[in-house]
Amino acid sequence: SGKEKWPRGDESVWKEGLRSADEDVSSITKSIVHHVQTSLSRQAYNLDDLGAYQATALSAKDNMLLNWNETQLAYTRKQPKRAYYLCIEYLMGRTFDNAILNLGLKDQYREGIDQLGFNLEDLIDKERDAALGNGGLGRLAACYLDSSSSQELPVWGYSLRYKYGIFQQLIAPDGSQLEAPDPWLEHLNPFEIPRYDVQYEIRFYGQSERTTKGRAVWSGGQEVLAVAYDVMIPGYGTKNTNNLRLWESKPKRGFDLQSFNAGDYERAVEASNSAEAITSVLYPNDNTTFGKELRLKQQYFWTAASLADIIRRFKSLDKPFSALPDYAAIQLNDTHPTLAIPELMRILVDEEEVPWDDAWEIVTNTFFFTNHTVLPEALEKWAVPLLEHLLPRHLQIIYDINLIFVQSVEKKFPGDRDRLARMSLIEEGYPKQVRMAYLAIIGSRKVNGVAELHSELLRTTICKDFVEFFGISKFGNVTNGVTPRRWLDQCNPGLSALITETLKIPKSEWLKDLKKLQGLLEYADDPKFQKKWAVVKQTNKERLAHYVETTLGVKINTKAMFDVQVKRLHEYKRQTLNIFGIIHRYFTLKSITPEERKKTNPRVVFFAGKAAPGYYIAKLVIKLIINVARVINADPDTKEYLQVYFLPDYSVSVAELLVPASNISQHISTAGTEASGTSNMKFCLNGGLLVGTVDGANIEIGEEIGDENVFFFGHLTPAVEDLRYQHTYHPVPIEQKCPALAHVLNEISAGKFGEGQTYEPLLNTVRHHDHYLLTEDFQSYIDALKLVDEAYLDQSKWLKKSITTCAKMGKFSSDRAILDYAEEYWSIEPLTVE
Ligand code: F58
Repeated sequence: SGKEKWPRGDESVWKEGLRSADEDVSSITKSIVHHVQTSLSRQAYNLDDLGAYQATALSAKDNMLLNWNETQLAYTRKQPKRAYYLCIEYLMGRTFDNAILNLGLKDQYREGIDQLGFNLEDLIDKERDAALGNGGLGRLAACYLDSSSSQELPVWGYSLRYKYGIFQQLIAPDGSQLEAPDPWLEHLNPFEIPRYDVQYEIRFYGQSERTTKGRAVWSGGQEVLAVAYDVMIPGYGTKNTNNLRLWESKPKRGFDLQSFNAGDYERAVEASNSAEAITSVLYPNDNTTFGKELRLKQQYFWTAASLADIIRRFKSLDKPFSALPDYAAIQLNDTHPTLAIPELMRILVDEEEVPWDDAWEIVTNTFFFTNHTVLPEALEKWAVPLLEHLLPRHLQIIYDINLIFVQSVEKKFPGDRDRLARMSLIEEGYPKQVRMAYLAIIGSRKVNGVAELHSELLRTTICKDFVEFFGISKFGNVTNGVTPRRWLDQCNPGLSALITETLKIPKSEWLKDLKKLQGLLEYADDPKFQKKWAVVKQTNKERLAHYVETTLGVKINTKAMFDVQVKRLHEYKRQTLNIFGIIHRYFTLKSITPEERKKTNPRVVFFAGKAAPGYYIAKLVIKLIINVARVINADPDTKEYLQVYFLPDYSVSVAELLVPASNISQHISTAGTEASGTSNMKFCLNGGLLVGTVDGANIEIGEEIGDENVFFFGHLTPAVEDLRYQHTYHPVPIEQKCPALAHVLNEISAGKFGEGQTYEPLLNTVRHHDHYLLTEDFQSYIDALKLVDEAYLDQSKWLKKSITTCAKMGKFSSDRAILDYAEEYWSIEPLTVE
């Protein structure tokens, strides 16, 4: 209504005390100095860059908080339907630069910081990445939060506040990956708000006794506390500031007093250590499962705390539970939060005494499920005995859900026993396992994949039986997107300024309506514009070269073509194809005359990415890349034409340097294995061209920008299964299948790049089985790279491709993606905060 009664005390005193945003330079410097003096207890005499960064970040936080408060107040008053995005990882990167950009205050901060004797870029560099994620999945979640605030949608994220994020990657002298902890919270984190008043008790283990009407009482076991920490998510060009709530685990009682009094101090703190362990570290695996009890504890701890919070908020509205789906949509981002389904059943049935069938109706209208992979090794299954031990009540509920479900399948397909076994939530075996993806599918209103091809693969493979049971309309697609604020405006200010100047509209307009980039098309042929475009790229290449010089101590030729492959190390992503291709190129260069060499296109290849610490083959790939680089970079015959670098400790911030500097980037997974990929979108948005397989979002990028602007190669998805069959049952020796690749492997074996023996296990994956089909795609990969070289010779044509690529990337804004979810899935609407 707006005309509410003032809640307490003297309204005018309150209003007098309310601070307003610092929008001009002098109030910004005042607030920075204030934080130096008070929050940090320091002065101009002893303030270093880190301190200056902290004080400045605290001042930016104050400004964000005002909007955050307004936003939460508006949500409370207007009671819109909200969406909750449950994701076990959020790969946020740095916050400060993004915050001042979104607040529209970057210029003011720059000037204020300058007046105080510091440099904005230096302070930005002092912030540590919040690296609470492994890769694509976590970064997607971060982009979606940015877009939900920017599009004024009422969305909250929920996750865990890991004390240690993704490990720091070090490279040993022999090229091995070493892992070190990432203590990202060791200094003050200016951007989180501890909410010691928001706490929930979470139970593990114990006993579950069935009572009546399908209910049960779950008691005993271990209880730990979940404490909330809030992270503000500012929207671009709007006051709307959403929330990311992260849970930290704490012991319910500090320590066990009985043991303490008996002098057994270790025993006394045991329970408290075990409680704190739950949120201590992010699991460093991408696209594999692990089956560890602590991981299951993390999943339950996080989903139970988030649901308790969501239900408490819903209950304050004083509506019947049947209305929950009208007020809350809960997105399960992959299967990691699937325990939310039996947990909501438990709350409704056991605690709120809602009849089972009504509860199931509520559950299946509240949840939505996104799948991010079809790799069989990544599909989560939990052993029944482990679930029974850790979550006895949830296992009962899962069995009850399954019983009713299997009965309904039997009814629809009488006598089809194979089908029942295929669709059961419980996979037979020793031990039995719960198939989490199936639980997520049957417990959700809708299911989606993350790119057209991937969603279609889901419908025809993993979900096939479920499509036949529920009907096709339950299984949709939302193609991923990336935020153009971070992935263009922030990481590439030069290009952003050129686009704004060329389109002759305010930057805030195209950044929120990315299809407007199409306006660049009319300049794609214009030599003057092309020149400016090239200058921006060159500047970004020099910025990257400077970074490489300060981290690796080497100077690189910025006139060469920059070719980038950065992503997690995984066999299906085929960094091997790239490094084998490089070796092939090296041999070719060695075999030609110096005159002929002069005609070749100089190339600098960058790799970066982490391997899961237990993934032996992936770690060998890193070692190979580094040792190949060592040989090639030192060879006087070729070093002018080919250079290879592995940049250690890949992160969001390193990506922000690499993405704007690339001429081409590689997205070369075996067809049908990369669900979407999102860095492909980032590179294209920054005018880098793609070398890619017909996989994931590469396909849709080709559709948008024109296939002639992508260097596609390799077999198509439908051929893959058949080729694999051939490799298993009718293997052909690699010498026959692909002599060029055989030569490369033999040279590695022979010790050309260090002890050949070391690499045998890796080489054997290609020689035998070749599950990822390198031998099948190698020649067409080499051919595609040849086309790249030829195309690069004609710079004007190349620049036209680059401009066209960027201009047609509008579809891949995460704003479009989040609006798809809002409209087609969650049924939520924008709410503008005045
Ligand atoms: C990625 N998955 C997909 N998982 O591989 C990629 O194609 C897609 O673009 C992206 O999701 C976003 O949809 C991915 O990053 C993980 O890292 C999981 C993290 C948690 C443990 C299991 C793997």
